[in-house]
Parts: sequence; C-alpha cells; structure tokens
Amino acid sequence: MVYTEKDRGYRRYTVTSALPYANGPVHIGHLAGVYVPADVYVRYLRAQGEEVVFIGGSDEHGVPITIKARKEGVSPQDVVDRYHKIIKESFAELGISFDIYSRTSSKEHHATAAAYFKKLYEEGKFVEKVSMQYYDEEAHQFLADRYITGTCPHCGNERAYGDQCEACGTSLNATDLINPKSALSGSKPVLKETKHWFLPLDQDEPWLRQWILESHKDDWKSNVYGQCKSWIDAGLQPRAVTRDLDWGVKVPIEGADGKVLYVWFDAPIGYISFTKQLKGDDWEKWWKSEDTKLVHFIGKDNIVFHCIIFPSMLHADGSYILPANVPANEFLNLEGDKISTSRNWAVWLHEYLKDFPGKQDVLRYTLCSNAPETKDNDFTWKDFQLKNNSELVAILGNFVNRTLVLTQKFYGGRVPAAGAWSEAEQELIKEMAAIPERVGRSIETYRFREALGEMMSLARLGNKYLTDMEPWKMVKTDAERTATVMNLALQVCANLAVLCAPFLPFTADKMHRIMNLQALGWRDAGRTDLLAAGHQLAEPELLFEQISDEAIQAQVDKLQATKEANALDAWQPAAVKAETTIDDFGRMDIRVGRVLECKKVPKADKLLQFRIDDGMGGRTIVSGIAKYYPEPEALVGRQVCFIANFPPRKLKGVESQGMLLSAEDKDGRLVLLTVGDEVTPGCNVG
Ligand code: B3M
Ligand code: ZN
Repeated sequence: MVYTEKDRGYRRYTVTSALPYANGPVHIGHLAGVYVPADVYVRYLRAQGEEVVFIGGSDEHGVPITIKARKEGVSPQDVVDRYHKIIKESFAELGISFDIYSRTSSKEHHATAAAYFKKLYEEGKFVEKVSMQYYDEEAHQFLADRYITGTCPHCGNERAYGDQCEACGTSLNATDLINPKSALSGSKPVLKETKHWFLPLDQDEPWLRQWILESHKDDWKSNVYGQCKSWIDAGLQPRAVTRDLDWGVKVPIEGADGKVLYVWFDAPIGYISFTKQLKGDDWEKWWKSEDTKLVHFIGKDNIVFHCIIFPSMLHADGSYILPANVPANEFLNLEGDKISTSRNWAVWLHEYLKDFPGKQDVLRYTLCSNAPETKDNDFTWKDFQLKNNSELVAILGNFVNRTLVLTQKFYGGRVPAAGAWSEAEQELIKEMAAIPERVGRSIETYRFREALGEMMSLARLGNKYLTDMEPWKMVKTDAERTATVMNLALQVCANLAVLCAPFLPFTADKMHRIMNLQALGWRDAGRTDLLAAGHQLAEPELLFEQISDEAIQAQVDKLQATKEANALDAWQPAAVKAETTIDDFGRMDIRVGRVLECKKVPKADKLLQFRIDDGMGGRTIVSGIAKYYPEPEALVGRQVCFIANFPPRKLKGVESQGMLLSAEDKDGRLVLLTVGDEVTPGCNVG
C-alpha cells in the first residue's frame, strides 16, 4: 500500500508513457524524460502490491512518419515496421517493463480510434467547419503539421510546425504561422478550401480551468501547471482533429474521403486501445472507474496534448476518468547541445546497449540521477563514467561486495547469528527503517532523483558502517561482535536489493541471486531479519565494473565525428567579399609555374618548400599545406598558380618568393589550384 494518503483511495493504476514516433530509434532524452521515470514508478507500485497496467506503444501515424518515408523512398508502413521493432526490443532490453507495447497502425487501434471519433461525431461534439487550409500546388497536397513550417506567432521560432511550436510548446493551427513554407516542395503554399471537424476547446475553458487550475494547483508539477495556465489564460482555440492525408486512421463518416484523424487525436486513444488489447473485456475499469489513478508520463513538448486536448476528448465522451497527474519532465541535452534526431546528435538506446553490454542499470542510474525533472539538464559521457565509477562501483558495489566476500571468507557464505545490537547498530537500524518510506514518498510524488538519492543513502550508510567497524580486523579479536556486524551488513544488503529494484532492476535481480534471497515486497524493507542466521548465500559476484577512459573517449569521438559531419552538411559558401575593382585585381601578378621539387621544411610540420619553374629562372615558394600533401614529391611536374609579386619573406629560415594559390574546401582541406600542361610556366593568369 502506498504512503501518500491522497493515493490511498485508488485501487489500481493506469500508467501510460508517451508513444514514441516510429520514425527513428529512442534516445537518452526520451528515456530520461519519460520512460525511466515511468518504469521506476510502476516497478515501485508493483513492489507495493498495487494493481498496475503500464501501457506503451509506437505512434505510427502523422507527418513525421510520412516525411521519413518520402525521404527514404519507402512506404510509411516500411518505416514504422522497422522502427517499431527497434524501439520495442531496445525498451525490453533496458528493462522498461510495459505490460503491453503495441502500435497505432494495428487494426485494433484503428477500430477503437475510429469508433471513438464516430461516437463524438454522432453526439454532435465536433464543430464542422469549411476553412481555408494551406495547399502545396507543386506537391498537390494539403499541408498539415510538419508538412508546413513557418514563424511561430508567439515566440518567433522560425521552424515552428503547422500544429505546434516545439520551441515554446504552443499548439498552433497552420494558418497561425507567419511566412509559411511547404516542407515538401519549399514553395509558398496557397490557401484552399477544405472541410474539417474541430474539437471546440474554447467551449471547454470553464471546466478545464476548474479541473486544472483549481483542483490540481498543488499536485501537478509547476512546469506543467504553468504551461496549462498560460494556454488557458491565452484563450483556447477550436482544434481540427482531421487532416487531408492518406496515412492514418480513416475518418469513419460520410463526406470525409481522403481524410484521416489528426495524429494527436488518434495517438492518445492508443493508450485506450492498447489497454483493450491487454485486458480484453476487463479494460473499462482501467479507464472508467473513479478508483483508478490515471498517470501520463511525457516530455514537456507533449503537455498541451495530454493536459488539454486528450482530457477534452475524454470529457466529451463523458464516460472516462481524467488523468490524476501528468508529471512531464523537461529536456535532456547532450554534451551541452540540444539532442536532435535530424542532426543525429543523440545517444541512441540500441547503440548504447551494443556498446555497453550488461550495463543497462548504469544508464538507468545516470538518467535517473540527472533527470530534467524541473529544468533542462545535460548528459555528458564524463559524468556517466563518474556516476558509474564513483557511485555504483565505489559505494553500492563496493559495500555489497565487501560484505559478501567477508561472509564467504569468515563463515563459508552462511549468514552468522547476530548478538546484541550496540549503539552503532541501533543507529544504523533506525536510519534504515526510515528509508523505505522516504524513497516511496519521493517516487509517489514523482521526485525520482530524490528517491534515488535516498536509496543510495542506505548504501553510503552501509559502506561507512563497514569502514568504521573494520570487521576484517575485529574478527581477530572478537568473533562474536564480528558476527553481529556482518549480520547487520548483510541485512542492509538485503534491504538494498529491495530498495534499488525500481531503479536498477538488473542489479536487484543479481543481488537476489547472489544472496539466495526470495522475492520481497516493499514493505519488507527496513527490517533486520530478511536473511535468517544460517542462510546460505551464493558465490559473490561484482555488481558493477569500472568504465575505462578509453570506452568514454570512443563515445566522445563518435559525437565529435557527428559534429564534423553536421558541419559539412551545414556548410555554405562564405559570403562574397565587398566589391573590388579590375584595377585592384590588376595589381596582382598571378602566374603558372611547374613544380620542379617539393619537400618538407625541416622542423616545420605545416610547411612545404617548392622549387618552381616560373619561366623566369625559377623561384622558391614556401606554403603551409604539408598536412594535405603527405607525399610532397608527388607534386613534382604539376603546374600550380602563384602570386609572383608579393615581397619575399622568410619562413623558418627559408626565403619564400610569392604565394601558391589553393582552395579551402568545406572540411577546411587546402587544395592547390593546378592547371594542365596546355599552358607554359611563367604565363599570366587573369
Ligand atoms: N508521438 C511523441 C512526440 O511528440 C508523440 C507522443 C504521442 S503520445 C500519445 O515526440
Ligand atoms: Zn513558439
């Protein structure tokens, strides 16, 4: 049973996590923002004996999918099949313990979403409107959502989408955009008449204001509450819930040919259709009973959809419960820069799992301890290594390993009987008894970083206790006292196996295995009799291992390569310089010369020394291009261009009479300007 009195009234929990678009893999930003906290929450609730469904799945409709398909020249179904598989498998490997991970392209979902729309339509809950929408005359397509970009009228972000500005989170109608542009053809779209069905959010303001701004003033996170308040205060607009697209859930009514449900109408219904898939006829109590607590885990860019639009849809139906909480996290950055799928600036989960096999809990721990719970935060590989080496290895791992190895050494792996607890034990026991509730309350109020810290405080206490007691010395003089100390240290290990489980499920399993510990509930934590005297432990095993500088450097290098690749992609020719004149140019004396000799300048790794046949007796020119021509002699015989009338200057003791011309390519490489043998050394270049 949970600790928070307010939650005591619930008999079950429906926990959902945002459905990732199946147009790419998941990355650490998704995990830190949504999936790790959601998984910690549901694992904890299950340990408390609560009835929980944890609902997840892939969001497979919407323009992000069709843009990807168009880019790759494949079908949207090919795209979602590929990424649904990658996402589902990588979540499972990270221990994200969904009770179901489904997908919105499933026929069950299409049926549920279409039926949901049809019920609201037949009950007259939509406003039918013929309106002018943006149309791309080149692509012959209406432009919705990410098919159209423009400047956000609220914050000036020039890359706002037709349905939302990701910079300020505001939900938009495409016609709100300033200077709209088609993402398909780049052309300026025209307005064309089309019919759509609108959710009258403006009519929902009174109850939304009461439900959110009054009844959730104290228990919704301030970042969530604040965003909702600003939208409601700004005045909610009716919102189109259909689109002129062909990929999605077909609108199931007459006169809607060529239209599909707006992805943000159909996707949240996925939570419901997936629950139906999971629970069959028993699904309704998970969505319609007042004694069910509904919690949505999302990132901050999804707040408007989960706090305003989806609740409006649920309210319009009238038979559903509303979310009790939507503990949205802020964003996680990577090495000081915004994570970006399009720029491949991310740590992809499936790649992490390949690069760090068996280290799922290290990532879970790092992302939980660094979670952007109240403000954006940053992930660095250095910090990842530090969290592993100086916290997991040095504190939790070290404490458990020392305790088990000493028990193996002193008692053949059997738990020794404890004598009377001294003051030191009583102090530790008192602390340990209070920690489960502290961890539990933090989790129940969505403060996962704090909860993790509370759990680790027990490992720190255990570590300090062993260091203070020094049983490896005590055993020489006081066997009885040593047995008591080791017994309590083992009880602390058993407690940690319970308390770390929501955060570090793989480590918890390993601890249960090496202590031969039967599965315990949360309420068992805090006790000092979890391991009976005489209980046989298994062979000790290390819980964590050091992560090397080399392993970290390899990741940092990988990101550096991405940065360089992005720079190349983003490269544009430099702006043309200020105007000059033919006279100015005429003062430059540019000639062709044949390379007679080319060699490195001693003690100058950047310089090459050329002997040039300039048709006038020859000259020496020194040039800083050694890095790009590792075999200087290969240049002999080539015809180069050079400025002949620069004053001579000494470079590393060599007099250079002129300057070779080279082009600087987009990656910074210098390439000598050369001409063929059809011209004669010494002739002019103009
Ligand atoms: N597919 C995720 C996103 O906006 C979106 C969530 C849907 S949850 C119903 O990145
Ligand atoms: Zn904006």
